[in-house]
Amino acid sequence: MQNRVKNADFAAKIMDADAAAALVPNGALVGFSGFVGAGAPIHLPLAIAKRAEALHAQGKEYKIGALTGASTDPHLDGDLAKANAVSFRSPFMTDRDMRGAINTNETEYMDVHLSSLAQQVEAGFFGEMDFAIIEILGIKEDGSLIPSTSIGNNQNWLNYAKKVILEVNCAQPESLEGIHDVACLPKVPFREPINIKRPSDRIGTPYMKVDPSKVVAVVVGESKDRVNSFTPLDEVSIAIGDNVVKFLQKEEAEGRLPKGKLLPLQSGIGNVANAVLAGLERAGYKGLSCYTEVIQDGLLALIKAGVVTEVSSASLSLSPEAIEDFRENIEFYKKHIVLRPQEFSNHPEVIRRLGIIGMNGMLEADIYGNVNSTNTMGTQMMNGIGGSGDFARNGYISIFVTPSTAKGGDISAIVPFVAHVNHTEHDTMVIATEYGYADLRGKSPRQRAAEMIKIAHPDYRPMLQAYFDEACKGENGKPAGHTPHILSKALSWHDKYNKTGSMK
Ligand code: 0RQ
Repeated sequence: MQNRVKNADFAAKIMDADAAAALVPNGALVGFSGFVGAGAPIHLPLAIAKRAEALHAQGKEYKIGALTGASTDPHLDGDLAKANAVSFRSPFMTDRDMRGAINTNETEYMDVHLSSLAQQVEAGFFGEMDFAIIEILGIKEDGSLIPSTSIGNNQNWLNYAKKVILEVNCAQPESLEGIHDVACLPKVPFREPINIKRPSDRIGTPYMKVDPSKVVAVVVGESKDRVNSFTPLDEVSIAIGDNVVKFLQKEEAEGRLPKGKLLPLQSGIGNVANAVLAGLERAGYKGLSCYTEVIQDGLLALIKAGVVTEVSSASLSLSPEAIEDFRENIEFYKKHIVLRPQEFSNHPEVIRRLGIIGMNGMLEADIYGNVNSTNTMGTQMMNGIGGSGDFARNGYISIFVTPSTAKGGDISAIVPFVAHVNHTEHDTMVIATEYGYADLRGKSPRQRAAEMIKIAHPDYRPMLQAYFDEACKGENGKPAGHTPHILSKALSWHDKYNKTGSMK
């Protein structure tokens, strides 16, 4: 094992993961590192999970609160959820077992915008943070910490937590040193304007800092990020990508976006978001920039191809194949990438000022443009809002993308009324499926409905039109009003799916 702990005080605190886990008591609120599968500790959560199982077997209680940057799956969320060791979770997760614990209410979950969690913890809205457990690449002679593949809320947790455990991951390349730009917002009301004028601007230092007296353990190990590989692009996702590009090109042609350069892009997570990025490459763009929170495989490929040359992100969330490519070409990628904390990557003011084009996946939208990104059939948590709200609310243009149907056609992604609302009609501007894009800007609810029905799957278009026409007639002798609905039928599609397995 390489010598990654170069400071003698920290080296004296090295212990194994089981000994470090034993320091974390029942009921502790823990701030973990980790953002979309990148840079989350592995050995500590596993040791905490093992300990929880052993204590449960003795009839003792053991659960912790777990705050992160974003999703960590499957190592941290998965191991802890399987051990039923999490009482409270925030702000975002994508792990199947954690999702199960949340939907059976074994774990309380608060779904919060990624930009705001750190500020809310600092303000004390969650009580005191007892521990920070943070993966790092190494500790320098002067005690500064080299961050790992994500920054997320790490510096914030190091600042706020009463005690700190550092997990030094020797499997992550040390050559990442220098890619990070670490800073922290001062407390309100002492904040100054954030000096980020373009995605590549740096405002901090490449290292994190921690008060050494708070560090109770250093665990040294090796573990690779475990990010799932992407499914290859299919016809539907290629068509969605092409429709988004068609929209962007129209905006350029009509003078609302700079020609050939667009504006800095944010692209969300998932297969469809990946497909949109691929559409930009097919369209021949070069020299674009991104101000986003996650670099997934699709974006890495675009950097390699010169389609994107400047990227600001909070994490490098790459599949095993993409990680190999990243390692081989690390010096090249470092010239194009800045990794920064999520309170900056997702900061509403910066997003609004830079004029970001936000592109995110969704579960469903209604005919008026309200979007549900999180709760299937209105009740079952999928992943969380993540950063989609930060970008949708504040972006210059906010785009949502989805296949027109899910579950083999039994679910329509365009419905009369969404069963849960994350992004209201006031924040959504463009919605794209494989059948085209609905441009909702500058349109009233009734005008929006006409656009939305056009991008629904052909099987569902007549049903949506019939709903809208009936709603426009008004109910109970009253005129239809500004946003026509038939209240008794607004959620009937979801109800039907729950009862019959199909919205048809
Ligand atoms: O489930 O695989 O079990 O069939 O949802 O759907 O179409 O593969 O879409 O991978 O792009 O994810 C909204 C979840 C879309 C994601 C969501 C089912 C569908 C499938 C996935 P199966 P797809 P994607 C920045 C931005 C919120 C956070 C965010 C997301 C599974 O984009 O989590 O945007 N967004 N963050 O079958 C029931 C529907 C459905 C449905 C799809 N209407 N009802 N199930 N599915 N539509 C990143 C960060 O914040 C860090």
